Amino acid sequence: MKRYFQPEIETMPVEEIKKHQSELLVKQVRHVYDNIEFYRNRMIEAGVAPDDIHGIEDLHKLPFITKDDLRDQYPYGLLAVPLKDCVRMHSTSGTTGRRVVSFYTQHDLDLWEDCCARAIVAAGGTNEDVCHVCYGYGLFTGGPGVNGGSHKVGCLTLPMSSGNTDRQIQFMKDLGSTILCCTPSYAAYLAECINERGARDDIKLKAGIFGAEAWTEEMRHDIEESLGIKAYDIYGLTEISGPGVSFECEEQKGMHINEDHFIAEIIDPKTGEVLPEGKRGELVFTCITKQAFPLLRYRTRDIAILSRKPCSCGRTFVRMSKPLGRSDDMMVVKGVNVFPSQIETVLMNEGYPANYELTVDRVRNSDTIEIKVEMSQEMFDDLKVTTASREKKLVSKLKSMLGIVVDVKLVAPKTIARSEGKAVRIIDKRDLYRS
Ligand code: DLL
Repeated sequence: MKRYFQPEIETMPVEEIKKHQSELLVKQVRHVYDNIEFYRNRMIEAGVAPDDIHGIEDLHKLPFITKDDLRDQYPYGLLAVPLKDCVRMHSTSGTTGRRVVSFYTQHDLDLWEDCCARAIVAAGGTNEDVCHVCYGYGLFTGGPGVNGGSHKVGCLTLPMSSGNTDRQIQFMKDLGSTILCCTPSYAAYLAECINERGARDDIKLKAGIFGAEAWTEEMRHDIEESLGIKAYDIYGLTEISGPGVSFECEEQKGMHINEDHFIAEIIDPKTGEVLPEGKRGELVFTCITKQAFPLLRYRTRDIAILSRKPCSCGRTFVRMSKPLGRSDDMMVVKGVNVFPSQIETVLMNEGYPANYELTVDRVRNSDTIEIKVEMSQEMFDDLKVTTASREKKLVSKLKSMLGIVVDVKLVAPKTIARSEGKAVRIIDKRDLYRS
């Protein structure tokens, strides 16, 4: 049986979705123009007035907004309602520069939680489920967003937050958690610990909703195997609300974007030109229902592809691919574009666990790239193959994927620090982006 949280919306014919988006866009542009001085000036500079926007066909006339704009307008410069109407704020985890903050009215929280509820139902969740949320709570949107969605579905919600792995496993066993929500790297770590403790038969998990960081199909397969669950992807970003901007259904072929709230575009990151469906480029979102922090044409820097091919689940919302990299934190090493996801694919294909640490440095004007990779226990115990020969093979595989030679250092299992939230796997010592 197909399950939806809001079937009348999630299966709306595409023409109706577009009509709905057009009507809301016109209203939202007026709201933003009237209430955000910064964006009003941007529109005036671009020579576009609210009356020029009649529907989604005019979206391309609006100027973009970037993360730098958000930083410059910190904290309240992009707020579109009086502070007294806001009930919540969240913030990105940015470690450099000013943090990006976003604000919510009660209406904004409601629509965000609906989006997360849709994701939970799409993963098979019902009010009979015990939803174990170990995304971080606090400034990070992961915990609070999924928590709110889980309430709406009627699941018994365990607001675990991240960390304290022993306690996570204990509650999972004692309370019979059926849906696990956390970052994929933490899910992989939990799976490792559960299997190590021989606790796999004591847990009742059936599904996982994992996102907030890049993960590969290979990693999905590993997690599904080691926990005996179906693992669903969920995408989102603080600036646009948080988790639930898009989510996977049982097809697991891309994430449906909640188009009744967000209009998605793909642009060429260099020229800003809007690209047709099926082309790879930077994802841009326009919020058409948010009140407090309604960004228009926000450049996410996430690289993705959109598809309107019909989905067998019956949802009509456009699907986005997994983010295929970032147009900004893509690294240029020895003149070559390197995406962490490429490295992960090689490691997974070669049977390595997803625990690695990549360090990029610059020595005498030349880039160096070293990757420390954990061996699996079986590799470590297998004395027939030397570490040196394993390293040599990985160097060659990475060279064919990336086009450059990477120094590989294999290390013993469980020697690379585990993360409870988003994994920090890339250390770029070159400081190329510091102004
Ligand atoms: O990571 C919101 C979130 C929480 C999403 C929990 C999913 C689950 P930020 O901290 O603002 O918000 O980071 C947003 O994380 O632009 C992507 O680069 C990356 N990201 C988020 N979800 C995925 C995903 C949350 N499923 C940034 N796959 C985004 C790959 C993801 N990258």
